[in-house]
Amino acid sequence: MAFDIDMIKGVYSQMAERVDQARELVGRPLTLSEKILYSHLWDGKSNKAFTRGKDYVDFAPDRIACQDATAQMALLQFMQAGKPKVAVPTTVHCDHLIQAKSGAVADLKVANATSEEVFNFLESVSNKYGIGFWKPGAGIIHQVVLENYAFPGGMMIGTDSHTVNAGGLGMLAIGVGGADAVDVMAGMPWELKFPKLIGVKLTGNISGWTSAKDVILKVAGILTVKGGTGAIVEYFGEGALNLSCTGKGTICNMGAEIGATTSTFGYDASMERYLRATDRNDVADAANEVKAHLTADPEVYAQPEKYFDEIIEIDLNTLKPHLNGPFTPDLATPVGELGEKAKANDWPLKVDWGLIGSCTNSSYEDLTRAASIAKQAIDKKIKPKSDFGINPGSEQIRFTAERDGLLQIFEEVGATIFTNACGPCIGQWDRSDLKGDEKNTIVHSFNRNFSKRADGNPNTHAFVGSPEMVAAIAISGRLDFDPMNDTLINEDGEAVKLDMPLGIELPVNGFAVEDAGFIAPDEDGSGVSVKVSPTSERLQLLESFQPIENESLAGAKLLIKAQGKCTTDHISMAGPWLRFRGHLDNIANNTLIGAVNAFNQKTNFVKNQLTGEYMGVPDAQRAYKAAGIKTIVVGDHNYGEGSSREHAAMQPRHLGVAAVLVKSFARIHETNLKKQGMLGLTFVNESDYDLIKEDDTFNFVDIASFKAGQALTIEIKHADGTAHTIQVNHTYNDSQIGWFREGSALNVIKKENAA
Ligand code: MIC
Ligand code: SF4
Repeated sequence: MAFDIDMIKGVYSQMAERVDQARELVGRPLTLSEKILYSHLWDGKSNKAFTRGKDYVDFAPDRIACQDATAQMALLQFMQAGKPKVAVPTTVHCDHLIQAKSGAVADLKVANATSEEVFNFLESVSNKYGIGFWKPGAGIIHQVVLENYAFPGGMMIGTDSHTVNAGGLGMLAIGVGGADAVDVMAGMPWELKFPKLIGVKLTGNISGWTSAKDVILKVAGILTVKGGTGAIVEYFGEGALNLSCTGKGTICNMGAEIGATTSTFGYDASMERYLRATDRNDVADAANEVKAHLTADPEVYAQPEKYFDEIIEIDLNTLKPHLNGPFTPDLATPVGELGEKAKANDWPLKVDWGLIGSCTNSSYEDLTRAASIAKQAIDKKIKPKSDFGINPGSEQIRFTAERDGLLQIFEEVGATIFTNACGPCIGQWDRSDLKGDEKNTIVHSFNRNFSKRADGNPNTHAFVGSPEMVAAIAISGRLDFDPMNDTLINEDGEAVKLDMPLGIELPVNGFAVEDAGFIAPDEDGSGVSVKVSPTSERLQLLESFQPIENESLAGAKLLIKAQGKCTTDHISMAGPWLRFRGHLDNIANNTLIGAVNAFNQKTNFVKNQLTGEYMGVPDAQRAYKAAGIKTIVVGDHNYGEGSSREHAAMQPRHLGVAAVLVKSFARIHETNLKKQGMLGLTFVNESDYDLIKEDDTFNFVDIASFKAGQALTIEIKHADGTAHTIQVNHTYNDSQIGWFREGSALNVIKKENAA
């Protein structure tokens, strides 16, 4: 039986009425995305047709998921909200804090010891507030959610950008910062700008070496890392119907890499099969009864150009397998063409590691496809040239894969089976084969490949591909290997070719597991006490942020002008820093250390205007803070791309940064800045970015009259006595301006509770 089946039935019982009403209001057939959005309005029924990309709308998500690295800050905030229990079903998943080193059993033991304090904290807070807890080793949040909680037509939020994975089961699942999750946990509406809609029509059928992963690698190449910003991507067409549910999950998962709000697919037979295989006949039966509302109206897919803001068409019959990278997930290259490109760019052709896993590609089907390639290495006597690492997506997948002999195949080709966790995908990887920061290449089936992400080495060139392509490349040990056309020399000196991969969508003998790793909360958790040691280096209770006063903004200094890509990994690095995710002051010591200073092209080396000295960004910022001087951060396009981690907003806020002024923002990060009571601003004229000099001082001329829909004016004073006055845009609505005025969104909740 499924978790929270009554909640799911409740959603379905209202669906018909709400969808019909919305259709009438909008006056035309509806996309699936619109059906889910309109049936999850906070006020119940809609009374207005919303304008996409413009109207802020209050929604009522059905559930929330948090992972260990973001849950700490989310729950520390929720503890301040003064509520006895979470208002909607919520789960916490321990998956980010487990380092991959020697193998699952040993690594999990080490993680349980080194992060004991944090896991105990999360478990006791979960128990107290009625939150389901998935212990370390249970699996990666998004696979566990897909296996247990996602349901067609539902809406959920999660404190992780890849929450969008649940679109594979026909949900609208959206990644948010912890403060957004706190709103919903506290029983308040969740606000989102009504998204634009991108339709992706899939014609033809996937076959051979091409897989679901290649669909999204191709889409990323077309739309780039910011092409999906503010939009939901809805996939449809004959090709969509023929993809497995977990394959759809892969496609939706990596929608985070194009900045999309989320991605989804209409309910179909593959989803029904997946629900039944994961012991949720009750959900499948309930969904079947409201089937028509769990996909778009037929007119929409017949004439998509009339209903979507943008249409992309991909012919799966001709789609080639891709490898995307290095350093960005949208640099898409068809496999056969990568050799030339690598040579031209001096990317190392030798591949050191092939890593299979992460929330995007660690399903049972993924493992079978990759194993079918690994098995050929054994049968055809080819000795793999690269090292192999595997992270199964959940204990259920791992247990079943072991029973079915899949893990044994990987072990036979020398793979290390790591814990069911994020591992190398988030820099939790003790990589022992490199001595220093040597230039090298790895291939993986993950979703992100930003600089330093997997192993902390800026010279590791990481390429993203399907699990089976990763397996083939790892066996060959070469980036320019094309398994569709090239041969390999085996141990007998013969030239052999790899046959195309064969996958098994769902385990023939069903899924099995002994201990899935779930701990249900107490019915009444009021007696549970949550302890945070005042001397802990891992956890720190939060203090409310003080509002940024208008007057304090006079004479703000430039902290850093970041150049080029500045993702949340650059603003608040993961890997070794994950250990401080529950301690704001300690993690603040990594603030912006990965951002490139536009004035000297160095990282973590900025001018402290108070002394003229160059120093690390956190040190300079702490000096400004000590002097009571506010600062601003200037950035390029798509600032804050990537993760949902609100640390990227809370740390600068904690250290006294008042404003972030950029060419454009990634959605989640922009919201995170607003929630924490900061100013997130964009240049009206992008070229004004060039006006900003290293010694600049800023005055917020009209901040006293900060209003929705009205640009602000900033005076930039240069050290040589000259000055410029520029206009900056913002997207704050009235209530968001309230967060700024009160110091944070949480301060607003606290005030309302106290009243
Ligand atoms: C990621 O993939 O970058 C993460 C780590 O899962 C993040 C969340 C985090 O920073 O904790 C995400 O994608 O939101
Ligand atoms: Fe974990 Fe990587 Fe997925 Fe983020 S992208 S949730 S780090 S597996």
